Amino acid sequence: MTIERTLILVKPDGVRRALIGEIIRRIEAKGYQIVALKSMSADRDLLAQHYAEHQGKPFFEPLVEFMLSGPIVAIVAEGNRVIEGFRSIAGTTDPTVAAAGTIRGDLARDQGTTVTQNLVHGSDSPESATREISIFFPEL
Ligand code: DAT
Ligand code: MG
Repeated sequence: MTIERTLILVKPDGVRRALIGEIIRRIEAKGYQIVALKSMSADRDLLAQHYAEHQGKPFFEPLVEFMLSGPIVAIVAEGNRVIEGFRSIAGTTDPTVAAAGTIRGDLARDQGTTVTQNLVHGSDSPESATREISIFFPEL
């Protein structure tokens, strides 16, 4: 089993609600290692790259606006099967139905906005992880 890395973002709703610590706690409690971490403000170019797969969808522009609405925290976490494992502890995209015990299931809900606000991003495949880590951490 090769050790993987994944890109995790604490989105602006997570930072606003002071959940950075709680989210990092869950990543560490699961047993993954944090190998890079920074607080930052994204810009439109960076987000267009990061969310390229969603360009043209009805929620794309609201998603970019939401991600620009405040600071975010970018994290690279490492461990065996961390890509799948973080998505498992994050829960499904829609927080209303995300399982209890997950970050989204326990800590997020529908806010009635066009774009779903769900606290965290996690890469969904090894290819996405490599691509996204190089966008947020070109030095790695
Ligand atoms: P995930 O973040 O679970 O990987 P995704 O990559 O499909 O989900 O979408 C990126 C983000 O866009 C997601 O976290 C919330 C928002 N989003 C996705 N699908 C949506 C939809 N149908 N309506 C509103 N927002 C959506
Ligand atoms: Mg995704």
